[in-house]
Amino acid sequence: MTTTRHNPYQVTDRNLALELVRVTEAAAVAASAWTGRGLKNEADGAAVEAMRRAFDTVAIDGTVVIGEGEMDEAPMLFIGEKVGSGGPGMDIAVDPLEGTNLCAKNLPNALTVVALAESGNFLHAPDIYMDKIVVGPYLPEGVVDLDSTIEANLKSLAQAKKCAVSDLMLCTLDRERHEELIARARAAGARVTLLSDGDVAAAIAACLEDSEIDIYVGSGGAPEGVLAAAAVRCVHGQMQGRLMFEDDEQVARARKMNPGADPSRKLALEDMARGDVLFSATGVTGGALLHGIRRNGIRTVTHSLVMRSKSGTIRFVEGHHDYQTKTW
Ligand code: VTB
Repeated sequence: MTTTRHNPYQVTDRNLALELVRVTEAAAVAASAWTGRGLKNEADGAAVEAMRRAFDTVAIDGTVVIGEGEMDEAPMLFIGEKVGSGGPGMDIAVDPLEGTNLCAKNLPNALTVVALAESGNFLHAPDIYMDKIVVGPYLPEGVVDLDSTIEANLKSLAQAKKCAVSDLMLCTLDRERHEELIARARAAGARVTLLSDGDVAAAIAACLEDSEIDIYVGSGGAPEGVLAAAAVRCVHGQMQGRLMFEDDEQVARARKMNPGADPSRKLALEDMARGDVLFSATGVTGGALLHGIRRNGIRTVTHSLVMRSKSGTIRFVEGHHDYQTKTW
């Protein structure tokens, strides 16, 4: 682990978890000014700016590895950007507004998301699609597999959960490319929840016992896949992924970002998020996972989820912020 000489932090330092919450809270409050206005880029811009500013007070020497794009595409939180006020060297994965459309349309589950790991522990994922499969904790290792058929995966999952396939709820993004998956899952007897957007929240939902989602499957953004992997590590679920390439240029980009590795290999959870990982998300619009931003008299109320892979503790943090005294 990289540490500065007089600041021997550990990535799982508890105070750092609270610091991270402040970062996702700031982004969520900023984005919430744009909720329901139909302006997704403005909402995203507000979240990015607030998140970038909030990082200035976090005692790390952070490098953005999953961010808003390459340096020439994004003014802030671009890949390679240094953030933090100094401290241990850490990699940062961000999605300042996961579900920009959800925020613009005031639909459930828009979140602000940050994950943090010691340097070198996140997959450097290009902005392409990733095929993903996620199930929750306390199941036999390998109970489902990206390379198995959906029918075989549902059968195996039902056996492990001691239920029928018809008791299972699969979740995927509502896209044409998933039509066959959806039809086959339903034909096998499972129910299907279709999302318009936001597969990080769905991956987390597949891992939480009190959610009705048993399995998340399908292709979504690769950067979101790494963030989901960080969360799944924290809740001790299972996940596999595979980058999906549309042309040779994308393959070359992935190779350059992760030298020495086969870019089209099946990715295990630890290939995407290794070591001690911290994860924080704050709700912008309310959903099954988190409440959205609410105003309560003079206070603004935030609802966040913060988790550490080392302990496996899942904390829901409700912040009541007074903007008459707050500096951000
Ligand atoms: C995916 C998914 C995200 O946007 O990136 C999706 O991972 C975009 O998918 O969670 P399409 O290109 O098929 O529209 C989200 O849903 C929101 O950023």
